[in-house]
Amino acid sequence: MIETSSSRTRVARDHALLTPESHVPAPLPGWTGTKAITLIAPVMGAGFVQCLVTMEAGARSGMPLDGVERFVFVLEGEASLRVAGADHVLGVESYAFLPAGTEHALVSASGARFLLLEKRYVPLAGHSARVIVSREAEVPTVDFLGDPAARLRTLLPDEPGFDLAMNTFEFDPGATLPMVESHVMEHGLLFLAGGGVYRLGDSWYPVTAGDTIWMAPYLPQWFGALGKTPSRYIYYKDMARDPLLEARR
Ligand code: UGY
Ligand code: MN
Repeated sequence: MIETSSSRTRVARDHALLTPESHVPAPLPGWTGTKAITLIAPVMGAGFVQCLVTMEAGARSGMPLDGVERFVFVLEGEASLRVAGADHVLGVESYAFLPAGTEHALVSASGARFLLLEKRYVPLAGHSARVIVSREAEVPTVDFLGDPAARLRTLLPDEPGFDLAMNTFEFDPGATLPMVESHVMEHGLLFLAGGGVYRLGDSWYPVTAGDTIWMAPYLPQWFGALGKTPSRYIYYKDMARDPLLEARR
């Protein structure tokens, strides 16, 4: 077999595993000095867009489409976020959430690589979201369903104005999700460290840092961490909107 003809990437109707050897960068409309690998998008059935973005030194962001909210999580380098008249330095593992319609600019003097997630905001009468700028390390971990070997960080506030969650999940070697989950919410996930085996529907995939996963609503899902160091992933989940809403995600 010719080595360049193989990839762990798999794209199915209700899930996808997108691995680094399949990445194809492209310019992002409205951004300068920037390339994005769009890994999850509505064309595959998802209700959101998830990209890996690389800004070269001197790059500048464009605005999302009208009505679209934005989340960024820095993986490498440094960027500066100007929002509401203040400048925030975003280093590795810093993150920011910009509600739909928030004027802002991301610039990078020396280059940066980050996760970018965008979705159309689903409003809820009487509530609104707000700008969040923070660092993962500032968020306390919670033992997932009482298991100290599976630690969850909820990066965004649990408030009705927010229609999404962005969480990080750290597993000690040998730790697992405590059950095969199946739920109305969908997920976009990026492996940050370590690896293991992910069950997606009836398929079982070896996964490792740098891998991206899309899970459609109700996709049966399970993870078991392997290796000698902890595994960690960041993931998106649509939240807190009525399942009867046509455009709930
Ligand atoms: O929040 C979640 O649904 C999470 N436990 N799912 C996952 O990690 N696949
Ligand atoms: Mn889940």
